[in-house]
Amino acid sequence: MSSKSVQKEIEKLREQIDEHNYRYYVLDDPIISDAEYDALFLQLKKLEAAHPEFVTPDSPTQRIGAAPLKKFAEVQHAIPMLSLDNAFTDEDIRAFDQRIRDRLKTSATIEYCCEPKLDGLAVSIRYEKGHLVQAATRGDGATGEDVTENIKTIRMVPLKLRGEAPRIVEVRGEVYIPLKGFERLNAQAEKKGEKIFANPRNAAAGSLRQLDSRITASRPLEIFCYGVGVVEGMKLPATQRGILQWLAEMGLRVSAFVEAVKGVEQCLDYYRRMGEQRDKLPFEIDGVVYKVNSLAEQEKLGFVTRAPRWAIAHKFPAQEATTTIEAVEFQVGRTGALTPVARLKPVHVGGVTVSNATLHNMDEIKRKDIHIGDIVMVRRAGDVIPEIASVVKARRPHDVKKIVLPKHCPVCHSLVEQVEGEAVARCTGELVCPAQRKEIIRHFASRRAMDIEGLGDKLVDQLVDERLVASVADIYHLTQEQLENLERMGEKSAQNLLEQIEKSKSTTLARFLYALGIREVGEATAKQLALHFRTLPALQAASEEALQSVPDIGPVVAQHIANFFREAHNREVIHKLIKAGVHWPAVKAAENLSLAGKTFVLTGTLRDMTREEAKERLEKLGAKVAGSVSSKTSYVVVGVDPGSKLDKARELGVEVIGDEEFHRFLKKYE
Ligand code: D41
Repeated sequence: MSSKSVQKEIEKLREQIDEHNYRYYVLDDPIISDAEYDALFLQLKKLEAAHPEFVTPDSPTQRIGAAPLKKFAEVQHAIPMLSLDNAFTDEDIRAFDQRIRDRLKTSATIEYCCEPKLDGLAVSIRYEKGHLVQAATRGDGATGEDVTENIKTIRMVPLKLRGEAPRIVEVRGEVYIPLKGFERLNAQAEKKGEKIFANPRNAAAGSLRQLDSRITASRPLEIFCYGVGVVEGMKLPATQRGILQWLAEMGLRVSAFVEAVKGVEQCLDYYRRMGEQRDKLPFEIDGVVYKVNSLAEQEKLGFVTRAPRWAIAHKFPAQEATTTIEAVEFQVGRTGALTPVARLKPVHVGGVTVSNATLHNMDEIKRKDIHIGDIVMVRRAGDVIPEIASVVKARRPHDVKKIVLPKHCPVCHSLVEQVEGEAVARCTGELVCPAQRKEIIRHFASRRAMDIEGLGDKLVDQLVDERLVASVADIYHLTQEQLENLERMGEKSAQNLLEQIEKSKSTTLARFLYALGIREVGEATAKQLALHFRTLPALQAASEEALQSVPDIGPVVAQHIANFFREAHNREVIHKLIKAGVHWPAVKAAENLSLAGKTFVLTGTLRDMTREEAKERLEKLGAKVAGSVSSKTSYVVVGVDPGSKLDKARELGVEVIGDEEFHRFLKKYE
């Protein structure tokens, strides 16, 4: 290849990669798979390695970080980065709206641009003639630190703007770490025995302010852009919404949750809607921001000291609070694992009262240096169980007590064993420990397993304590008389329960495998196992090697499965279950299933079926059910109030089927 055509090829690859980045990060609408993307990237890297003379600073390969700095240089913000006033109540916001109308001398409805408020660090990124030339932290608003090399490692920050870029534009945005990335980062830190971050915000700050940008490159930083500073050589749009739209067109990532609304009540409605979404978002938000939408009005309003009069942050209840650890108890799970749980002085966190927090295991307690009596920072993020983020050492009382792992199981008094190199301590009384048995039975009866309605927590406690049920097989030998004699059990409810138990005998192999509670065999793995081996004897006879040929099963899970079936007691329970009448239809080979190879996406509420039910029925027919629409989707099933998935389906020309049609469809294939 001639030098000219190599250069052409390199430029073409860069353009393609930039375009796919834009589709992925800004439009949230990728058209190639990760593997295809990686292949393009690798090809570019190879060509550049062979022809280093063609490497440019804005090539997508140049995001690996640079040699470490001694210290950060200072950057003066020509237009200061203002801060935001905070408000906490609806009344604060109505007063804000009133002040604005008073100042503008109008009784008209004000239009606001509503945005989620990301909890990260504000940065300013300067582009000259479309090229990223400098990036700085907010600092004190007037002077920040030069973090250009660090910002350049964030893949969703374009090194080159799309389309016609102005002579100069400073883009302002919030850099943050998504929750999954935060968990992964802390898990890695834990493995290496490094300091863990108390929350995603600290993790983002610690990652961005690295003198060695190669470290930053390894951190899962993301950005949402929310405004501009200096802009030269271009007329600004008339509104905040328009500015965000313009930023997105240039390839900068803007939140999809931005909305322009009319009047303060619609702002408050936005706040409530975002509040409902908060726990489901992949990143933390600590509130929403309202900005007067019209730039002309913004100008009239101006700012006071450091904050604009035309914007305000409406904060959500904090996700963190301090409280005291009153005691630590050890819970015994289904696998015998002892989990230390902190009993806390009840405290409000993010709108709910928290009185327990998981401490995970003894390593975690040691690493965070947690004692009974400590004052601790409690955090909840998303739907997960609250955690202790850190101990407030400065306020540690003199009489704190060390947390010790009990030598004996708190439930059955069997010895507790802690295997070298493993974080988890376990009760060794597998068969005798009522705690383990109770958890095993609860799991067995749960909705997604054998689905025995009415066999709830309290009843399981009674059945085990009264020695009516020792192993799950005993459930199928319970009698009307035994049940009627239990507390809060009448003739009718005993009868109902027996009917449900009878009904549960007819199941599927996947559900049965999941119900057995084999370590690390969740629903998805159970389905894979059923599909792959098709019969129980085939699975029981499988070697660890054979097990590893199933998708997503690695050596550890394979060993758990093999150990489970090797254990004579387990084989006996399975035998008893089948003798009692538990059965399932033969599993068809994957390639013979009627919907094999088809991918479905469900959106909206289906009229007489839950989404889970629809998913299960489709999967039984060999179809895959995916969460988002892509060009690979075969059908989008649309219920009442469909979401944006419907628009996406239409855009991509994917076949859309309605509620009734879906029923007919299932009938036909089942
Ligand atoms: O998402 C955010 N954290 C966010 C921060 C946002 N959506 N908008 C913001 N707007 C401003 C003004 C109105 C002053 C331009 C901000 C911030 N400021 C901000 N972030 C950190 C300090 C100030």
